Amino acid sequence: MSNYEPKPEHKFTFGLWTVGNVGRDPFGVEVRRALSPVEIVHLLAEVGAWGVNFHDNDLVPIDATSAERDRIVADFKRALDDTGIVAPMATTNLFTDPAFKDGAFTSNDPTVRAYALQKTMRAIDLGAELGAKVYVFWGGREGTETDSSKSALDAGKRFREALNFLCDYALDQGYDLKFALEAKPNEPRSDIYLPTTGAMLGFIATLDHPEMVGVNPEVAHEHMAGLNFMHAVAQAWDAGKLFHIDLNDQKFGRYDQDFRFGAEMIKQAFYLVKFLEDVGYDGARHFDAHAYRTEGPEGVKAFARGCMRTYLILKEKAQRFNQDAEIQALLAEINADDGTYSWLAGGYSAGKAARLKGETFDRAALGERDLRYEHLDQLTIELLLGVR
Ligand code: GCO
Ligand code: MN
Ligand code: MN
Repeated sequence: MSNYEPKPEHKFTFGLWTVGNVGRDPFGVEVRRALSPVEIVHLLAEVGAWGVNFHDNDLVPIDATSAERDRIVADFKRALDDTGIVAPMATTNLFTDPAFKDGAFTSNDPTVRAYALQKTMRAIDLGAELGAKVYVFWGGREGTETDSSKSALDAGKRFREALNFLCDYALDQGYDLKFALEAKPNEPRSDIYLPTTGAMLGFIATLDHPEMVGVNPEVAHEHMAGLNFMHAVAQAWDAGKLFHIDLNDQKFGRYDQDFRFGAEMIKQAFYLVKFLEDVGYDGARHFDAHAYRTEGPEGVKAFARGCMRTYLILKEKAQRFNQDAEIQALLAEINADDGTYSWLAGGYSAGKAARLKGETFDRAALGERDLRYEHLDQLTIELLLGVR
């Protein structure tokens, strides 16, 4: 049995805003001391993470002078060098400042839209300077409380225009950067545009540079909408668009709970890890979550270690599933193919269509087949519960 120790090859990352979360919520003030970015890098090294991600203002305060910026960035780089922690992903905070209260790229105010573009260009420069290869766009305020206020059609066009502008900007600078769009159905707005990973995938196809834009699906966001996260990830993977992933957990239909990975929906987490490992996803595994508000500094470390450990335990469970003789025999039976219809493979032809129309099917026999999924699922549960 493995010791579940995180290693660089697992590519486990955390955001400055995740282990740095101070526990503020709509009903309560902070319960933990704010750690500096340098302290967070050392904390991540201590728990065994591979990388750190950041919003521009997690690192450099929005009102910093350029001298302050340079000093902060130099200190951060030194901490990265000292610890070996990498910074593979960066993003822009387009939601905290009151200027963005009605959105950034989709705001009705052209000045806000221009400012959002400028802020993002600067944040992209910062990300590229620190070695980020993926740039995330989470449009937290790109939505509405009342649809009387904004045209959904115009909002989509504005969002497209902004992304086209920024793709060209990154290309113009010669940055080796891909963009990853992160969907969320609501919170902090009543409704956020492009609410699911599937919606993002459809939108990407309408961009000027679809090849450099993919998705950053998040477990919690798909679960808020009651959707199957792994299915969304599979669709993104199939489209060649799984550029990044935000791992965390939460109950269906709640606010964005951002719990430790695997804290709530073990079965869903298992199928997700199994999918990522089976297909050979080799991007970062980013934990976009934070410790319970009950926790102090040691609880934050326990939270971070727990995310990685649960991932590795589930990875081992996935290997066992793939090696379990009884499970594999059931799968072989379920997927049995005696080749009768192999002539249908390879697409349409008039001949195949005519031949298929002439076939007769024993519908009753098809309906009577016992698929044994109950048994398969019970074996999976027993494997997960550790008795198999
Ligand atoms: C959220 C989002 C954010 C984004 C982050 C990076 O619900 O708050 O998940 O944590 O992932 O802003 O884009
Ligand atoms: Mn989230
Ligand atoms: Mn996220």
